[in-house]
Amino acid sequence: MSRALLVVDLQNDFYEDGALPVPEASRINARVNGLLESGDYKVIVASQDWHPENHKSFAVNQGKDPYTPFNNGKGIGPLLWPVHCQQGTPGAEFHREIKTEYFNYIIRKGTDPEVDSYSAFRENNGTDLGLAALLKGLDITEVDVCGLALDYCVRFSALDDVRAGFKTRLILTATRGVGATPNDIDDALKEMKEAGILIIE
Ligand code: VGL
Ligand code: ZN
Repeated sequence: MSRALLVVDLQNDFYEDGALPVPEASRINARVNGLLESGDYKVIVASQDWHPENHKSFAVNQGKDPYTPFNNGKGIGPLLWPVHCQQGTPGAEFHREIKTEYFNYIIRKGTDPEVDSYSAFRENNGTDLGLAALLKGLDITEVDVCGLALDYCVRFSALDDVRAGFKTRLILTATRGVGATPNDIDDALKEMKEAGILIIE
């Protein structure tokens, strides 16, 4: 058994004062740092949402309001977002409290202006980002997942993780959701459980 930790999108724009705020996001930092420092992981991978300014998931680039339902059938949707995690901006940087020196690899995603990428494993149109092959190449069999946001990038990353054949655990105390629509967080947890993901504290 070799275990990895996948730390999803711990970037300023997803914290309480950011452009796409996740309520209570900063409350997970101590727990995340505890995981990073634990010595329990052979490999630690962080994902980083990394959009160009013309990204089609930004509501302003579609002439619409943020959080408007929108699906173009080609990898944008089900919602449009405020401008967030623009490449090279402070909002795209990891939160200063997070002990990023423990990250072994960083996967940047959402770089194609035409396609969003909720999962760290693949873009929303299916394009592989190489993470499953990386983990398999490193002999990883089990992955713990944490980070932001529970109902989007954490959810889709954990689902792809279990589908790729890794034993997958979601660390509930080290994640929070956006909750843009009322059932999003409950639906995410239900879908993850049904897919065989173990939800632990
Ligand atoms: C995310 C919406 C848009 C996330 C990223 O990290 O959950 N959500 N981009
Ligand atoms: Zn994004």
